[in-house]
Amino acid sequence: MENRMPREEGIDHSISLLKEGYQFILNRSEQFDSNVFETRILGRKAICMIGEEAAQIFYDPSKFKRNGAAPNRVKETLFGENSVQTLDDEEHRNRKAMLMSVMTPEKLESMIELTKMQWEKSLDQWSKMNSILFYEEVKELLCEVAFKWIGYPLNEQHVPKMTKELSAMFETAAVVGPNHWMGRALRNNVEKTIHQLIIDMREDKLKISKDTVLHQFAFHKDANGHLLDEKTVTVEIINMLRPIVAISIYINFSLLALLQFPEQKEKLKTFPDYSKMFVQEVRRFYPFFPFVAAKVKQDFTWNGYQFAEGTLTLLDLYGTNHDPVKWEDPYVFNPERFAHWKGTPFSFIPQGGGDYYLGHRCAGEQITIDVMKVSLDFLVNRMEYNVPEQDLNFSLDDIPSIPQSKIILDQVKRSR
Ligand code: HEM
Ligand code: MYR
Repeated sequence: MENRMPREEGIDHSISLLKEGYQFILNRSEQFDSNVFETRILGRKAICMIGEEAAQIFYDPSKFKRNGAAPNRVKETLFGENSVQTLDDEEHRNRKAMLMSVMTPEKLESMIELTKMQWEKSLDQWSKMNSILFYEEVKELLCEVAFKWIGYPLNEQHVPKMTKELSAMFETAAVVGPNHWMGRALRNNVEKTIHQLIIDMREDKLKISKDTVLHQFAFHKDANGHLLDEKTVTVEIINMLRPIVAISIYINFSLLALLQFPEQKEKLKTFPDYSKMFVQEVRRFYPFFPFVAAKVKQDFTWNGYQFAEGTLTLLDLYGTNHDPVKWEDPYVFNPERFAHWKGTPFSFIPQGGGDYYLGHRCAGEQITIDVMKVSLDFLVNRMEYNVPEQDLNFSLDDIPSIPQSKIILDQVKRSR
């Protein structure tokens, strides 16, 4: 039996998608009382889905493919050309294996150590300043960490510009107007810089230690024994740098959670295991990556609905993490829900679902969790600060959503 999928009328809803942000899919899902519906985006038919079962089919590589799915504006800012995010099957598995090969226990430990050291350095600086914009400071902190981690420490004077360029990639992917175009230009700048680095390494003009991420990607050989082309290496290096800086969004939300829910601080100070649950809840509760896009690989039927080959399909990550079927009181901030959480790889998906190697699940999920935990320890146990009067609201209409004031702190100092 085939049913007709609930359908939103109208020629195109791309502008509403950008305007309604994290709530676009949720709003319509409630309106149609359905976890799947059809609309029109980018001038074509598109299916939107929410929830664990939807995620399960979305991550089935026999049903969906990524090639041709990412809108141009996302490729020109966030992903780059021919990036892992746009590959399928064998080609995806090979590329993803290269990316996952640097997520070793040693490299994860090095990320933790570098993050701690950078926090110490930043704390010294912040304690000499009248006030700081926390979000902007943490982006710079992580930009330095990211370059050290790939094996090419930045000259300190280049940090502000590089931070601006890398963060524009995730700050402007979903905005309309001049800021979006500025984001594209800033991505081009980073690509030029990294491309030159790769050329210099390959021509032996720049010597980089063999055990670094930079060296491993620059000299990675594919299944046929060929080096990747320089542009592709560039895109994948940026696929490590940009999202490390993007962890600033979650660290900012961690601080916001401490301010919004002051009782959490005592629990974090008292129970060492609480920080893992807190970090998970920050990733579930607050908005960041709104939805992922794929195309139907071949015709199939699901729950009586027809999915036609080539149809653009969006899976709502934010909505799935707030699905009342799986999450009790989804809009309550409650880290303890993770104490006995028996999840599947498809129900808690702030960084995508499924398998790291076989599918598109975020390559940096463990790094994200580790960096958030180190940062939370500094926020709770190693620093003191005052929070002046300011507008801490954030809007679910904006992608990404950042508290209005970017969190102003003054009188920052080390805890004694
Ligand atoms: C993919 C979110 C941090 C590297 C993804 C995806 C999401 C995501 C939603 C797409 C999943 C899909 O297509 O199904 C996030 C968020 C982060 C974060 C919210 C927090 C800041 C990181 C970090 C790294 C990283 C720190 C690397 C150091 C990647 C890569 C992919 C990816 C390479 C592409 C994987 C593939 O297509 O197979 N991420 N990510 N991400 N992420 Fe992250
Ligand atoms: C990263 O840099 O990869 C991690 C976080 C990026 C969040 C980006 C938010 C904008 C996404 C635009 C819509 C994507 C639709 C496929």
